[in-house]
Amino acid sequence: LKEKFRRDYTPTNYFVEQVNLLFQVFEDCTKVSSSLKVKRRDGAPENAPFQLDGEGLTLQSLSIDGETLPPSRYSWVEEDLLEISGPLPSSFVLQSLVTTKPEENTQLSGLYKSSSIYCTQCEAEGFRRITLMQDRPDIMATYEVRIEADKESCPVLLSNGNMTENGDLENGRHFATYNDPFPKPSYLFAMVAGDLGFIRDTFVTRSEKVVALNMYSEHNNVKKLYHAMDSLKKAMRWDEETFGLEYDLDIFNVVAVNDFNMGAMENKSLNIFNTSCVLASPETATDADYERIQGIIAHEYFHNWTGNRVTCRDWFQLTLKEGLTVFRDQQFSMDMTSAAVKRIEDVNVVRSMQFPEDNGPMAHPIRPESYIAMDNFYTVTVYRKGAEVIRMYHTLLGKEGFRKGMDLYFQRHDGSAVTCDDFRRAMADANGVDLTQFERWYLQAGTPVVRCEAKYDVEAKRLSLLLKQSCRTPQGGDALPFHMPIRVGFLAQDGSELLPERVLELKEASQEFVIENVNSKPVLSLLRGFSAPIKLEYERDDEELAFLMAHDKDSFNRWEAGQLMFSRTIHANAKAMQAGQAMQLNAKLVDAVRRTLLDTSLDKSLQAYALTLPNLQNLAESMEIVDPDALVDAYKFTKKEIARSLRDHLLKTYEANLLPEDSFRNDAEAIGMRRLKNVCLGYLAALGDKEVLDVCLKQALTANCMTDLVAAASCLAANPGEQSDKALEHFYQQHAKDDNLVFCKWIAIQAAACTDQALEIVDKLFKHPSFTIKNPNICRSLFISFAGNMKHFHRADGSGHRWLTDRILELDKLNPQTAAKILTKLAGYKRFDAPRQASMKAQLERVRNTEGVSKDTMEIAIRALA
Ligand code: BAL
Ligand code: ZN
Repeated sequence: LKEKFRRDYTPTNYFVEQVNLLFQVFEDCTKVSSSLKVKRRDGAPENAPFQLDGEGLTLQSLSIDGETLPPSRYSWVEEDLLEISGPLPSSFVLQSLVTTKPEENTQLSGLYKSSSIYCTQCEAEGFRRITLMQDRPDIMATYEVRIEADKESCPVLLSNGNMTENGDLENGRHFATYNDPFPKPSYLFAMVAGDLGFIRDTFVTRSEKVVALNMYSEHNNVKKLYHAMDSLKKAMRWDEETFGLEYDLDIFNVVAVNDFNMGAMENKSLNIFNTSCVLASPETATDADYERIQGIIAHEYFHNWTGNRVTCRDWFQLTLKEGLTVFRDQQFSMDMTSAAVKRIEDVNVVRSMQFPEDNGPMAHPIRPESYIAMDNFYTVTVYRKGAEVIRMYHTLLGKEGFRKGMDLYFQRHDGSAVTCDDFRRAMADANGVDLTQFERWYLQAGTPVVRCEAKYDVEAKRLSLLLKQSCRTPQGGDALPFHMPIRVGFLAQDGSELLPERVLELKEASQEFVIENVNSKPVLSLLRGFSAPIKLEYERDDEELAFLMAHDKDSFNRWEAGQLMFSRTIHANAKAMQAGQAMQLNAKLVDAVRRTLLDTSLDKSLQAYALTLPNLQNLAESMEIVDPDALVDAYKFTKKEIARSLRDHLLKTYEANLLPEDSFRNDAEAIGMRRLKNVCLGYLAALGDKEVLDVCLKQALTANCMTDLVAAASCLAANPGEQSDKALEHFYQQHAKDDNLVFCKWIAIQAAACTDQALEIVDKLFKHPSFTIKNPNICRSLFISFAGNMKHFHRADGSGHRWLTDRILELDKLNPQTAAKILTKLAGYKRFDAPRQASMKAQLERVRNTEGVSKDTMEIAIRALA
């Protein structure tokens, strides 16, 4: 296994500047003829060899400037690296013919077949599985592509850029040619051939260019493309208005495929999407899916500038495009829906997924230092923490300053492959500020802890805030202090803002901020909007938290105060449980929940989030040693006791938010009502009595949308019995049986249900006739959902760990990328108690010792065990 290091970056001696490709697609094999226009770089030695990446290709012929190369001139110097010996002309054309078998490509990287559709996935290193190429992002070339295929089975032929020609060929075949004028790295190449239905629309840019928008899917799903189309047009307008960024080609295509390792892919003008991230109808997609799809459509579109026009010099820079583009899609969604709700959702992801990653053996800086398989570094750290780092530039520089930085970034780097340092420099130079220290966010892994101590001097009317930061690196040392913005609000006793909000720039390990002329002792609202990806420590009692829940003008921190109250009670109960003592419900928490539940002036989505308990992953993160039994029991106890205390209120709120079944609405108000109603139902289901289970069953049987069906079925799946059986059977027969994505939901609900039969249920689902290990969405629905089933995945006897590892080893033979992702669920073993640590470690060792395991999966095992 070869590890690559960031410090080893060197430019190539030659570069490809133009690529011509001919795809001849046949039933059982595809021929790829390529013609690469190559130049030697100025200053490179004349006898320098030329190296090309190629993986799993059957090479039929190779020639330079029309002359066949004898085998003595080239050799495979590594398994997937072909070297042509020098000397070579300073510019030449390299032609190759390779054959590939897309039908047998179960890795879903390179050219493969998803159902009946031929499609490609090249990021990060899949292009080398299509043809020989310098498959690295700093090689930017223009592409001309011709596709030939059977006209009946593949009436639609697509590639990047504009179609320049099409027509019929002999034997029922046809062709299309495409030209993409923008130089791009090979990872942005795409081609599609298949029998696809489509919808068409147009978008008029601000400079009045008409862009044709086409969205393709299997014929039976075409009617589910309209939400994505609508989202795309909103994203195009938003990027013009917010960043002055306009679309640059005459055409923009989106294609939906069933089998896809990622969510979607931003190939130039030909985005390819996992069906789960693009198809939506009220009967098949939840409100959360609608919002997620809008965000992902925007994300891929936004990559056209942040990723495609300006790309990454090397894969260590991945966060340059991903952190930035996630930040952009988050801002877009905040503007399209509710800023506070979106922020709560995003912070929940950071805390429940990124913090554990940063606190475990897979921890890496947002710009990693090394990798074995690049695909393993498409992580929550690179994406989500990366986006938080971009958000800090935005907070430190302000909206205008950030925009100036973006403008300069494009002015300097449009058309090139650059680094995170180039981005940071553009932000600094455009604003005349020093962002040297800010580089530490790119260099150091780990989640900083910031401790705040406040002192108020009544006589002097002086408030002093002492902020101390610390961070343990994965290697066990202390990180150097980070540069971070801490947004602070100051509340008077009547709840008004005593002083204007401030952004404190914390740079030192310990730094005091003194504020004069403060007329009374304020209640502090710290880290508003989660202004830095840190853990904040500040002592305050439940009264103060209740006060903030009621008064903080920052919606995020109002929610945060409630989350802290919930966490305290759950953690206290987990401790009681471990000590063999009785668990208790904190009366102040019940009062706070009651007040929130009865406050009809609140936005319903925010009200729903305020009533939602912190998730288990999030709660586990703040336990010294994770004890899944104690934590889950404490969680269930707390939820159930709140439900017992507030049963009538919960039922009334549930009923008050029922919408008429005969007409479906998905405006913000209706979404808020469903959210609130379903949170109430979740509490009630914790009681598990016949009356509430009947309410759940009624909702499951009469739901007019997937949101309500999923909510009710989830409640019932956790309460096995007659109602649960009926609801799940109805769900399967009426909704899931003939729809791959709904089937995924049906699986996921059951795999996540915390019941004594959990392991038996997942095993049964695995053997279900509709289950196929070849489809990543189905795998994730079963395996990842089960891995989140804290008590039963982590059964102390190790049966859950063993079961999942069996599946991972099976999957690894077909699809290493997806198998490796699932194995990360065992990586955090050091956080658990001794028996669980031993069991998880044993399974990781088993993977490491299995012969023939892919490099992707092996890398996770090795890193986890290091
Ligand atoms: N570039 C891979 C998919 C995405 O992040 O957009
Ligand atoms: Zn992306």
